[in-house]
Amino acid sequence: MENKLINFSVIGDARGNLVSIEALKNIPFSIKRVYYLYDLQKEIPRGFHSHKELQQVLVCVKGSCTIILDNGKERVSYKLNQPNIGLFVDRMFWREMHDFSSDCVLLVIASEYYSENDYIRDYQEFLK
Ligand code: T46
Repeated sequence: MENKLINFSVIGDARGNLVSIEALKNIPFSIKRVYYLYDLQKEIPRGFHSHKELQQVLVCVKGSCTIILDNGKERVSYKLNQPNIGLFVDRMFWREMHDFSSDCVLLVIASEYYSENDYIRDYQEFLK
């Protein structure tokens, strides 16, 4: 599967908005883990790794950030700044997260439990 932006339906009324995230419905995998990043620094990027098996959907639920995805041949940059937009990141894509706004909260929905063995943290190894 290729990386793609997912447009979540917004259920809104006079009280505000609600977005519902459901495994195998608007998320293309079974969900095993959810984590989030906050109190991030604009000038300190994160990521710089790939995953062998893990698939994820990244949602910037507050603020903004830039995600760079690299398949070893092409680098594509995505600006995330809407809480109803998710970026599906397939396995074996090098990812970098940059330009966090001071209020950024990046929610990550993951297909697998945390495992350091699934990470490729060396770019040359990733290219192989
Ligand atoms: C990814 C991007 C979007 C855990 O113990 N459990 C967890 O579930 C995670 C995600 C991390 N950790 C530990 C591993 C490191 O000691 O937390 C520490 C920081 O992780 P890392 O440096 O990998 O964080 P990021 O922001 O560079 O990357 C994270 C995810 O690790 C990664 O899978 O795709 O967010």
